[in-house]
Amino acid sequence: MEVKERNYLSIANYLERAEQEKVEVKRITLEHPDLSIEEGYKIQEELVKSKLDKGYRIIGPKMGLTSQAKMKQMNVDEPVYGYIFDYMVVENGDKLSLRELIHPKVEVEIAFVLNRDLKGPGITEKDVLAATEYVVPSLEIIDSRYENFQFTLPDVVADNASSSRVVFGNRLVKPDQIDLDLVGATLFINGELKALGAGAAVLGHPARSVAMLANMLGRKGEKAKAGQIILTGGITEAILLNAEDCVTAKLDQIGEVSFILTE
Ligand code: 0L1
Ligand code: MG
Repeated sequence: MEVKERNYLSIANYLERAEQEKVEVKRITLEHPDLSIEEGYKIQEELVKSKLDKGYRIIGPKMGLTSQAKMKQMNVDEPVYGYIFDYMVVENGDKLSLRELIHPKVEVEIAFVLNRDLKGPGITEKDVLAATEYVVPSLEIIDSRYENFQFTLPDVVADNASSSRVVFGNRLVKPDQIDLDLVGATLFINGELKALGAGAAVLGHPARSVAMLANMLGRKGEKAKAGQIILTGGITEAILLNAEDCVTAKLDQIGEVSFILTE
């Protein structure tokens, strides 16, 4: 089979344009069926660099596909990571316009803030808990740039793990005060319960997601950094949003977080 020559920068530009113009595009593996996950990360690196060059700031990494159900569905045994930028943050309780997005979905997550850097290999859940300053309730709004939200693993890695917007709650909670695996989470849309789960849905314990991130970054000589806000992955399934949706997550002992999607 002929292997197409790949220009990672031009593929990254294609995905960034789709985000800016708010249009869904064909997944890149239709043209490049043999694209590997490693190449997906090379495209993601170009995308991240381009956003940094435009003056945007990374507020932290995110882990995606951290539930057994999602990993099984995608036939992978390792989650993926991407990056959240400053322009993606929506204030708790604020409005977000659907016009800024393509076909957003929302999921409930626990975010971690570290008080020291963690660099793999060998980082464990215990190391993460010892290095965590606090955890924060969050709503992640994912918005794949691909048609019908459908993709393979290299596609979604290249597309910055569908990162789009995030809302953080106002409460900062010390992790030693709670069992994060037992934390119950509910997702309400317009007052109706749409999804629920427990912290253990995230790799058995959300701190394990941060450990895995530190180990994955360590393979590239990078680290999970103190002060960054790290999204650990969906506790609930991701729910497709519509205009006028009023979205609230309640996390036992951690707090609430909400936003309103306008037209
Ligand atoms: O945050 C996530 O778990 C999303 C990762 C990418 C997969 C998706 O868009 O569903
Ligand atoms: Mg997520």
